[in-house]
Amino acid sequence: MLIKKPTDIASSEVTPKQLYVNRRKFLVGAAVAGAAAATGLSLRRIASPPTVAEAKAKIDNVRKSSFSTSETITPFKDVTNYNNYYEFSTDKYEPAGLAKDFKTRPWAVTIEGLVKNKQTLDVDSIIKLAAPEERIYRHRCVEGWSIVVPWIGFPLSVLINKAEPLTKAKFVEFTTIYDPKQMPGQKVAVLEWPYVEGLRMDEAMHPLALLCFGMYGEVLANQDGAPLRIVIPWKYGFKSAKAIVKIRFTDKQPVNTWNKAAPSEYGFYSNVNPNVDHPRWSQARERRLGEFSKRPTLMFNGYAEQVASLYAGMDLRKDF
Ligand SMILES: Nc1nc2c(c(=O)[nH]1)N[C@H]1C(S)=C(S)[C@@H](COP(=O)(O)O)O[C@H]1N2
Ligand SMILES: [Mo]
Repeated sequence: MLIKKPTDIASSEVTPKQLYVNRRKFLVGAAVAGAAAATGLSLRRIASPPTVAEAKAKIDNVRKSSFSTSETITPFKDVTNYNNYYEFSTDKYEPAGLAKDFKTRPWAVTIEGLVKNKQTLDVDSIIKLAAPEERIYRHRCVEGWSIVVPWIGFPLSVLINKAEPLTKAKFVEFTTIYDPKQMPGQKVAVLEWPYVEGLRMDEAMHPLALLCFGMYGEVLANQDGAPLRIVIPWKYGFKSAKAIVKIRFTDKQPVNTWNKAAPSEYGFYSNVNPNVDHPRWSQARERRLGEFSKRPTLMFNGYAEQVASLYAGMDLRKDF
């Protein structure tokens, strides 16, 4: 995000050489996309040969959720071959291959901080806390692309309630695993590791906030955050931390990784907001992966009816 220019910005808006080179890469992609549109194939299926997907276990007895959008689901191939996952690579096509052998078992998640039940839980016992639901969510990256994904999980509130946070706890912090032996991107100081994200308690408790362990009927792909991630559909994608090993309850607003890296560009809230531009590009429109023309970005990513009240009285330009 910081290093690479989103594909949707005009090259005139940026100057550094690296960005210009990326623009040229995009133009090659765009030419291929023209062919893709003509043949009905999706953009990236031609632009980049798909990595052979590892066969993942099916998840049974998944209930459909009324929170799902009825929009067209983005093809699995696209969602699993175009990823932001800097622990593996800053290149979006590389996490699929680099995460192929990532070990997701055994996996422990530590719950700590201002909470009654401090504990370390095995991920498989977390997954069994509630019945799995399929939630088809829009997911909007701050860089201007979006996807529609049938995630599988259950409300994050289920786990939070089990932990019994103290009334003093006002925020929840999520930390991704630190394992540079398995995650080559962590040998590079592009970000401060481990990756940290945070939510205000009322956001984390909102019924749309999903604790996620599956997608497309299967166990989550490694490159999409296996074995356990969060999905916060009204916020820019970077709020949805992957491969979580620690959940900490606190009375102070957590300092999330991207906010620390570039505070003027990535706020703590990072609610999807077409009216507040990123300092280096507009947030008014987005490109759905696999589609060629852009569509307008919706306030709170289309979830305003459900979540706008969480931010009543706040200045969303200041608290971006
Ligand atoms: N640990 C970790 N979580 C992360 C990221 C990351 O680099 N590391 N990237 C974020 C960003 S910028 C986006 S857009 C989404 C992408 O999720 P996806 O690859 O499943 O589409 O993951 C988010 N979660
Ligand atoms: Mo993102």
